[in-house]
Amino acid sequence: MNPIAKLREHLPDQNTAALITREVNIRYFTLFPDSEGALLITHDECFLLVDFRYFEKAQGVVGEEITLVKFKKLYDSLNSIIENKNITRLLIEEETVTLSQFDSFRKELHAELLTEYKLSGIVSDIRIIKSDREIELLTKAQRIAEKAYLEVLNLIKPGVEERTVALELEYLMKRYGAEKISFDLITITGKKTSMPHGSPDGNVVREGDFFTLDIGATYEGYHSDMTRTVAVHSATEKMREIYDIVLKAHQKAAEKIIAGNTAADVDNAARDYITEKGYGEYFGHSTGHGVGLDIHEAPIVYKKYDTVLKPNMVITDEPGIYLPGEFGVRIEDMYVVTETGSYSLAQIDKNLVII
Ligand SMILES: [Mn+2]
Repeated sequence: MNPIAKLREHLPDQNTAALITREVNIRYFTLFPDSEGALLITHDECFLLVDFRYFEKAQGVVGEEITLVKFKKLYDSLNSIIENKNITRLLIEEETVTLSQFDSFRKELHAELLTEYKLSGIVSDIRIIKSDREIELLTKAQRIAEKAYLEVLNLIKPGVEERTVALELEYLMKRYGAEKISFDLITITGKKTSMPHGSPDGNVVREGDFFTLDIGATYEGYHSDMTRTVAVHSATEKMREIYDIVLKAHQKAAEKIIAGNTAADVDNAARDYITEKGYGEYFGHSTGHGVGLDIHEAPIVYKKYDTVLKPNMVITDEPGIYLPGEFGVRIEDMYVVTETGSYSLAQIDKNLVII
């Protein structure tokens, strides 16, 4: 079933339509990336409303099941569809419609807003299962990041600034076909690796540092997410011990990624192992998250969430141990859930690399 048909199953009756205004959700249903318009899905039709700036481009992108409407005034065009199609009630995206948008919708639109239906949640539940096409695009995004990663490893040497590595990665990923980077790249070295989301600056690489790279590229809207921690020239006994614990925690979590298990099962596997080794208090974030058109999307892979894993969900597995004032290690791959287990979208080895 295509995504629009899946959404229709959630419309309570023939007089209720879904009004989608979040750009990334419009892209999901129409493949059209940048509309600043609106998508109205009724029980038997689907209208993409764009202004003249986007009309020509949209004509070349959207499929024939979608009626393209060029609007001068968005609310006038929406109202004429609402009246023609006898729509009396609208579902709206509870997570992203702002208060001022909500006010305008209420004032301008000739239909009741059904706030007890959570359209953002409905769309997120549909998006959580990836199509084969989506998995291909996620893989492509990952391959771009990997190519840049392998090249940039040659650059990480004593004396090099963190931000140089980040800049080079961004340049390479774009050169290899990324439309953008998926998030502010994390390329941090030495003591700063104890900060899970430290940002690169003029801090320089020293011999014996851990260097953490948390990187992602975007391809046709789909993100990738991978983290590797490498050692520069050498690693102490303690660095090796912590690396080994994080790697085993990652593997234990990966073994739990199988349809039928819950997100909590995956988190617990990594967390229990790290706790058993005495470092539980130094693993302060969740084990993973879904990835798709958003870099962080459903499901959240954490002990509190009992979301049941299903085939074609894509989640990260990214445990870490962060020792303040010393160093940190995180190892992250994206995994595709299957009936019998999972497979990683990454092709980069996870054993400790000393560069
Ligand atoms: Mn991640």
